[in-house]
Parts: sequence; C-alpha cells; structure tokens
Amino acid sequence: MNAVVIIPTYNERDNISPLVEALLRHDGVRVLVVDDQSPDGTGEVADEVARRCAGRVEVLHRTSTRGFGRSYVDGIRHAIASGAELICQMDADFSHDPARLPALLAAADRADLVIGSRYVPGGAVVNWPRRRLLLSRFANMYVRAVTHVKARDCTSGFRCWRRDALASLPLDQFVSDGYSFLVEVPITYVERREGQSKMSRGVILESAITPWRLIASRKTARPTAR
Ligand SMILES: Nc1nc2c(ncn2[C@@H]2O[C@H](COP(=O)(O)OP(=O)(O)OP(=O)(O)O)[C@@H](O)[C@H]2O)c(=O)[nH]1
Ligand SMILES: [Mg+2]
Repeated sequence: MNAVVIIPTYNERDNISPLVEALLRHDGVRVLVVDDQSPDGTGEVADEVARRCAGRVEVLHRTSTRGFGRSYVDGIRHAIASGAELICQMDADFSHDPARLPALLAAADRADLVIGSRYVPGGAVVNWPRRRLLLSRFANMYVRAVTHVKARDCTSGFRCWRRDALASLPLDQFVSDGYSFLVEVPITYVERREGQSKMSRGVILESAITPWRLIASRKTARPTAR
C-alpha cells in the first residue's frame, strides 16, 4: 500500500509529533504536514519529526495567503506528484483517531472516496457542547439540501480518496462534480485535547456560501471526464 495522510496545521505544536508517531505505526503510510507559518513553531517541530522519520514524513511550508482549503489544495497536488495511490486528510488535534485510519484505507478498495463519518450507525461525537453539535448537524442538512450530495457527514475532515478520483478534478477551480462511489466508515470524533480551535464566524459564513458558489460555478467549470 502507498498512502499519504495530509495534515494541515496552524498552531498545533503539542499535537503534531504524537499524531505523526501514531500514524507511522501503520505500514505503507506516509505523512505530509502542510503548515501555514504557525506562530507557535509547529513547522519547526514538524521539520524535526521529518528529520527523524526521513522518507516517511514531509513538511510543506506555505508562505502565500494562509488558509485551510488552500493548504489542502497544495497538499493534494504534492501528494499526487509523490505517486501516492491513496490520499487521506485528517485534523492535527486528535479529533480524528489515527487508529481508525486502516478502516478508511481498507474501504477505499471499493470506493473513490471514503468518509470517516460521525453520522452513520456506529459513529459518534464526544465532548462537544450541544450548540456545536447542532451547528454541525445543521451544516450537514444544509449542504445535503443545497448540493444533493447523499453523504451523512459532508463536513467530516477525515477522508480518504483514491488518487485517480482526485487527479481527475480541476484543483485550480476547486470544483467537484461528485464521486462515482462513496462509502462512509463510522468514526468517533473527539473534541480537541490541546491547542485552540480556529473555528470563527468568518469560517461559518464562508461554509454557508460555498455550496452556492459550487453550484454557480458548475455552469462555467466542469471537471475533466473520467
Ligand atoms: N495549514 C493550515 N491549517 C489550518 C488552518 N486553520 C486550521 N488549520 C488546521 O486544520 C485542522 C482543523 O482545524 P480546527 O481548528 O481543529 O477546526 P475544527 O476541527 O473545525 O474546530 P474544533 O472542533 O474547535 O477543533 C487542524 O489541524 C488545524 O491546525 C490554516 O489556516 N492553515
Ligand atoms: Mg478540530
């Protein structure tokens, strides 16, 4: 197996090293940290981990405009160029359990996209305040209603794509026309244990507008045929 896990980081100094160590326990897994010049020195800690685990850990230091989505686009491009067959994403803050990674990788045998899902039977959310859970449930209902995507957990940040599925998307335009096959694997999402959340009103507003932008841009931009 040849899998890369992309981890975007912004101020995750205390999390990044134990998380990477936990991920590297799985055979055939490499890690790509995409850091946005974190003021707390996460990038330097990640460099140190990469030196210790040469060949299995890489760090991308972004210098252009900071952003979670932009970091993923850069990370995905890098992972595709590195020849990975499976490309995963997860948060740095242990909300996504590294022990569930093999379940996602295994399910990619039968799907283009696997979502680590909180909202299928067996999935769960732990330690979230009620208001945060309601926001997440509402966000999913909203995305499903606007885009007609059938997944129960469209907003999960724990996913695995087959390389071909991602390589067929025009990342420059950041528009997706859906996936041929999508499965959801139950996960337990746990509130971050170290560091600060980057969730803000701006992030929520952008998330509310994005599904409409995607629909509007479909008329002008189509992914290459598969
Ligand atoms: N490179 C990069 N990573 C980011 C940025 N903002 C957030 N991240 C990372 O993206 C992941 C998710 O961010 P969180 O702050 O945990 O957001 P969240 O999970 O929606 O919010 P919480 O549930 O409160 O933790 C974490 O690994 C962050 O370090 C950014 O601007 N650039
Ligand atoms: Mg988080």
